Amino acid sequence: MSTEQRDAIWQSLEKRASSISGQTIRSLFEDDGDRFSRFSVEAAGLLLDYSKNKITKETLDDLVALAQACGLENAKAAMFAGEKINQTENRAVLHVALRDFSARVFHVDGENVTLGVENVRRRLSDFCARVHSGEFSGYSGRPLTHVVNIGIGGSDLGPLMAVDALRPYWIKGRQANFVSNVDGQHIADVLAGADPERTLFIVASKTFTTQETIANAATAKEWFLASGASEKDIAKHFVALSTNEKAATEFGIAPENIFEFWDWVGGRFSLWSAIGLSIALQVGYSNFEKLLRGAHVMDEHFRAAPPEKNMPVLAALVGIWNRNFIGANAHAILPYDQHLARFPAFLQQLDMESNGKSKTMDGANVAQATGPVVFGEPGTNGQHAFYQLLHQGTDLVSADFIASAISAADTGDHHRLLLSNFLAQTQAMMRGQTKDEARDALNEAGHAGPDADILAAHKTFPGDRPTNSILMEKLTPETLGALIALYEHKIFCQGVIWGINSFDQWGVELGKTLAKELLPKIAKLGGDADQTRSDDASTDGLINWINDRRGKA
Ligand code: G6Q
Repeated sequence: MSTEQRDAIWQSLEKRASSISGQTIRSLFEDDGDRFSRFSVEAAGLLLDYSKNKITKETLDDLVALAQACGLENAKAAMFAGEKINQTENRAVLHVALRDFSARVFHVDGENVTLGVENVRRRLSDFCARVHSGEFSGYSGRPLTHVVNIGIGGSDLGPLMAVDALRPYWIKGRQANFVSNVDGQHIADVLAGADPERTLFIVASKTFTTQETIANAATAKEWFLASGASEKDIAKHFVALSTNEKAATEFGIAPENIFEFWDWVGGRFSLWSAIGLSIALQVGYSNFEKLLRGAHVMDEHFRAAPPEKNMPVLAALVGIWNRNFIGANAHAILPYDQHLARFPAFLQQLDMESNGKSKTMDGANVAQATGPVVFGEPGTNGQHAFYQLLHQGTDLVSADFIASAISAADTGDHHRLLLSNFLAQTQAMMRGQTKDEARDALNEAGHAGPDADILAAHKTFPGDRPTNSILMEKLTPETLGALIALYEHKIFCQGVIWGINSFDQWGVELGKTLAKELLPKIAKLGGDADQTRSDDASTDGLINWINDRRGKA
């Protein structure tokens, strides 16, 4: 379809948004008792209920047409075919190949990449078995029960989130820690509790040049050697996950301890690759493979289901509707599952680094708003913190509520309490409370008169807050895999509709370059620094203040 057709559908959606503004999501439910079956979909062990959004069948038809007009089907086919859809980095985007268990073969530049994927999977599986059995042990012969993953961004957030999420699957006696921040306190805290004879360091870095990771890895190596180990013992305690074998070898990691991946795996999409080693060591390789298989089921659904029944496509379209037509600038991720506590942080990167863009593929300014601000905390904690703004603030925030029907710890009545809160919040955000309802409740409680009227105003909730509910029977490796893949594909679809490149991250690169330039200007403790002042007055002022304190220390 042409740009004209896209624009015409966009205008039709704008009209729909304006004509529906007089209605509320609550009134849509009052008018149609069948909204749940009309606006929910099941796939890969997940249920997505998107009925508590301000949409109608006509809106959805337009949104599906919009996706078609934007070439979603072709873009999807191009991604799965290994075409270089990450144009600004001239790279293919094939994280789906990492978790494909069909007989399909993936190619990049005519080369069969499936062979390499299978080879690394075999190596990971073999390595986990050797570590778990004690065959691959520490330099003193003691088993390596502790893992410290050193990485940042995509080389940290995914594995950290998944290890947390799969806590019920942890192998007894094994512990995984994650060090990411260049703030030395982070690694110092982790090393303080570590036993060098039992610790395996995983240096996870796609490029093996990231300042934070290299600094942390160097500190870990120094600490290890200072504990009495020798240079040759490094081979028993350090492994690398990287596309840069040369740099990993130069760092001192034995070639047989380097697990490779490829430039067609984006950092934030890399937990399915060798970057997932910390997950596999903590929950066992077979559970890691189940995670991959769960994602693969979602991939197959995404590949084959028609747009109007396709969970990631629908999640993307509803997100576009809320962002571009209903006016939601922020999107909350609210898992009602303590083990998914790091899921919002993971999604912050996945979504905001992918779709926080303002240029189209050809370098022009985008014509509409793109990725929303993404944030979140697990429920019910968030309810006692920031939900107030969601209910009564002046900004409209959309939200995804995520929960399991059955908890791994069905202790006492906890899970029923949790689920009742989950349901209550989605209901409250949709329904709100009218002033009359608030006044009636006050009157019933014995409050009357003019004060009651003022109080009723404060107890009025507009409702009409759009939410999705995502449910699974249980949080397992498979459903976690499917859940992550759902969001990956949702974000991809939105990027296609907005016409942006969801797979580069030039904003990350800018920070890396500037930090390198500023480093020499910061004094060592009790020492001097490069005095060149070429920065703005604020940065110069801050550097002076810091150097004054550090020089005297
Ligand atoms: C992710 C980004 C970024 C990256 C980190 C770490 O998509 O590219 O978060 O993962 O900067 O990079 P390395 O893995 O190369 O150390």
